[in-house]
Amino acid sequence: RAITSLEIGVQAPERSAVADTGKGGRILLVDDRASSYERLAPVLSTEHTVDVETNPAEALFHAAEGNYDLLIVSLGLENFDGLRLCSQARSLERTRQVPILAIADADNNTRLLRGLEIGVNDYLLRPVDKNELLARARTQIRKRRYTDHLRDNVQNSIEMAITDALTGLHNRRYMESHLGTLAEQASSRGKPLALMMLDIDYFKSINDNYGHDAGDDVLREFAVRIRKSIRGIDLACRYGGEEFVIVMPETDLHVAGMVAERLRRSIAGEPFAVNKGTKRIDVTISIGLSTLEVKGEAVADVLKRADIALYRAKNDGRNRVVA
Ligand code: GH3
Ligand code: MG
Ligand code: MG
Ligand code: MG
Repeated sequence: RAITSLEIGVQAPERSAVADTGKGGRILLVDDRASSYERLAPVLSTEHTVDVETNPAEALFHAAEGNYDLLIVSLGLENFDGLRLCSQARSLERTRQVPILAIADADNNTRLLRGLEIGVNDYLLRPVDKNELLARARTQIRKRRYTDHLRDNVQNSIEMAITDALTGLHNRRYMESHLGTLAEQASSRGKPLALMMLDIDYFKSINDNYGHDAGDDVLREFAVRIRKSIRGIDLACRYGGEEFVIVMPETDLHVAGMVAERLRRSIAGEPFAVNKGTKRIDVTISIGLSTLEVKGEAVADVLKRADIALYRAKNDGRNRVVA
């Protein structure tokens, strides 16, 4: 099934960008000349929160820790190379995305060009015009917020595209796109790989007897219990309506059988609270197990065998594990 952009939740980013004035940012001004920062900082403070760092050696540390929207770096630092600071800020994970506005002396073109090559976003020449300083700072902050916003949106879209909204587990698409890789890794490392297919017993009658919302509660709680019973390297997904798949790298059939049995008991042994805790209902599940049998086997075959085992578990009376 194709997922629409509406489901993925991509928002038109223009809205907030238009509303953003670029004011109210957090700025770190790195400047070791009192005559300079004593003039610039008060100007910037009319629109932003400004920290001044006069010790260039500590500037990078502060920039990385301070969660700034903009770094303003004086290239004419006396005790430190401002360009080196810019270049370090560009290579550091925490500061890579923070825009840099350089302030340069008009007679030092070479340094300015180096700065732009290193990744300085914009510059001002001394003597600095106050309004120009404010305008350029606002522009950089606005851009920064806009790209942050885009990045968040992309991040969210990716999350949503691989996550099942009801349970928070991975969805089928994600599992299917990773199963091949996991199987290849297992084959090439000579390690086992186990897969279990789980299906809630008589789920339709839970919906029928207690309502669809109660059914949803059961699915959510089931996902919680699945998470508790697997390891970090295991991959759990909601495969379909009330059907789930767990892929277990480095796990043989014997161990997978123990995990499955423990999970089956944790479901059958503890009633599920539904309808805001007003009702508790008994739930059981059936589980079909399979493992990667031969190197290079198609993962579809592994899934198929788990499905057949699950079918047998149902036929044999449900609430059981079949391999
Ligand atoms: P069996 O023991 O053979 O698995 O029986 P069953 O009733 O669990 O299986 P069946 O496939 O007949 O019914 C599955 C039901 O799950 C039908 C469908 O309406 C319901 N279902 C699917 N997705 C959801 C969901 O997201 N929420 C709820 N509440 N119900 C769902
Ligand atoms: Mg069914
Ligand atoms: Mg079922
Ligand atoms: Mg089913």
